[in-house]
Amino acid sequence: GKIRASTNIICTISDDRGEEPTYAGIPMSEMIEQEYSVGDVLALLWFKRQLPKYATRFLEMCLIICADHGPCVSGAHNAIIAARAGKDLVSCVASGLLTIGPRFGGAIDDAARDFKAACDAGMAADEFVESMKKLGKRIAGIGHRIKTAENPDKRVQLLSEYADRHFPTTKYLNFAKSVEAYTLTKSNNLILNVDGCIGALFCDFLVSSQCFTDEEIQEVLDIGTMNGLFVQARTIGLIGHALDQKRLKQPLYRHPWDDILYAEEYLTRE
Ligand code: Q5B
Repeated sequence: GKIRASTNIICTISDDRGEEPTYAGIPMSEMIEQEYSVGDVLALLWFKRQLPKYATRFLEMCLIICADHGPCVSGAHNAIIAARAGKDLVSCVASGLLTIGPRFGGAIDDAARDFKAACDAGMAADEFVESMKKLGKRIAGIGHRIKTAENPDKRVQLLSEYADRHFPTTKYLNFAKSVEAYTLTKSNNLILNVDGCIGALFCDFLVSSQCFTDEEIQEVLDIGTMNGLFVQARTIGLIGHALDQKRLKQPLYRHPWDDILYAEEYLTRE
């Protein structure tokens, strides 16, 4: 028979060798003819399968609502400063993306893992919150710098309403909301934030869609899939901010002295 040299790389999501590229086995012409959406493409390349319309619409909603949140947030700020330092587009975007992490935009995976584990274990919200406190850990997906109970995050409301209408169940979102109800008794900015809402709803979709086995769900959680949604979405906004600065021909940014505390205790040599 044929002898095949062993390969250094394995790829299971796409193939560019034929007449046309395929994503998870679907030829590109079919995707165009059947008007696949960005959500459909994301399903093929991230999950290697087609997903129901309500699920791909959910993924697209995440992309839309997380695309930008103004110039003040960490990612946009970095992209703006890099653009004003004369850096190229890719560097500006990379600079912004590198701020995504446990405090900013990158709390989705941890929120999903922690909410799911606590809910599956039958924990009550107060028990979960207090157990995290004992561990000295902040609850991923809870808390916001400017959003509060009185100034709620419209994005969370929009996603929740969509899930209520279209998801088979919202068990994990309900749990996350009960956590929020408890954390709000401690401080009014300890809301369920956009990361936490996406994380909880992603678990609801994974479990209730019947598109994934239990092992596959665990793998999605283990390998850190969901922060990818924020990364993917926010890249749109970061490109926007970099182009905005370039169009405006903004000069090199230098932070004003009067906004910095030059603390003597650090400056004085012993
Ligand atoms: N405390 C988000 O904190 C923030 C607590 C908590 C228990 C918590 C904080 C946090 C978890 C990570 C998370 C995603 C850093 C946020 C996003 C996208 C964005 C961004 C945008 C966009 C805000 C004051 C007191 C302290 C803390 C306690 C705070 N959070 N306790 N669990 N989760 N959350 N990130 O306001 O006793 O005084 O020591 O880490 O989910 O990134 O728009 O800006 O689209 O771009 O700076 O929406 O909540 O408050 O750090 O001064 O804490 O609250 O222990 O207690 P703050 P801090 P104490 S969405």
